[in-house]
Amino acid sequence: MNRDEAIRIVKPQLTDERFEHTLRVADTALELSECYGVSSEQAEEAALLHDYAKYRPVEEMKRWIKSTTLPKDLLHFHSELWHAPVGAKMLELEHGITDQSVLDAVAFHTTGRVGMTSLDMIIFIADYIEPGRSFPGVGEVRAMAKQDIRHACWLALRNTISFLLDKQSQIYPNTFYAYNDLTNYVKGGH
Ligand code: DGI
Ligand code: FE
Ligand code: FE
Repeated sequence: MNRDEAIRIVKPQLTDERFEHTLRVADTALELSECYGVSSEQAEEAALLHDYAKYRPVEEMKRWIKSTTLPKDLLHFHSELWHAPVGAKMLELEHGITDQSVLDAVAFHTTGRVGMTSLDMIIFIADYIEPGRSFPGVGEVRAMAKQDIRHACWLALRNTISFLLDKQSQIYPNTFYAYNDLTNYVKGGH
């Protein structure tokens, strides 16, 4: 799928502000794809589509979780998490997107997962560090992103977990699993 086609699919789904975020994520993902030898077409496509379901009504996302193969445990966690896996499923079923690597990068862009692929990490980090982001710790992740994307993901996950703990929010298991998985790499553990 080319850039114009992805934009045609996603633009009507988003606010102007979210669309601008999406374009910045795509630029950032393209840069990272060059650094890490990942297909620029897949990086751009996944980045442009990553927030496809962001503004779908919660009740509609709930129906998708219940009526498809998506993990049912999502229903016990904050609905903010749902747009990622539901978005991937909608892109598959509403738009016939079959590239599983792209669909996975969309599905796991909010939480990460064990064994993140390079494409998963590029989308996860591009979403986190795009130039419009200004939350605490983003500078450190930006600096690390071009040196070691795994380490950058570990830092971003650590920040997110710490932010969620401060807010007394629930934390979805994949967020912990991804963090633990990358801790093995960063800290050389087992
Ligand atoms: O959709 P975006 O705003 O571009 O970014 P995103 O898809 O990364 O969503 C970010 C939100 O998701 C942010 O408020 C933190 C939250 N989040 C990430 N991991 C978890 C989480 N929220 C909960 N409750 N649990 C998680 O594990
Ligand atoms: Fe998102
Ligand atoms: Fe996003």
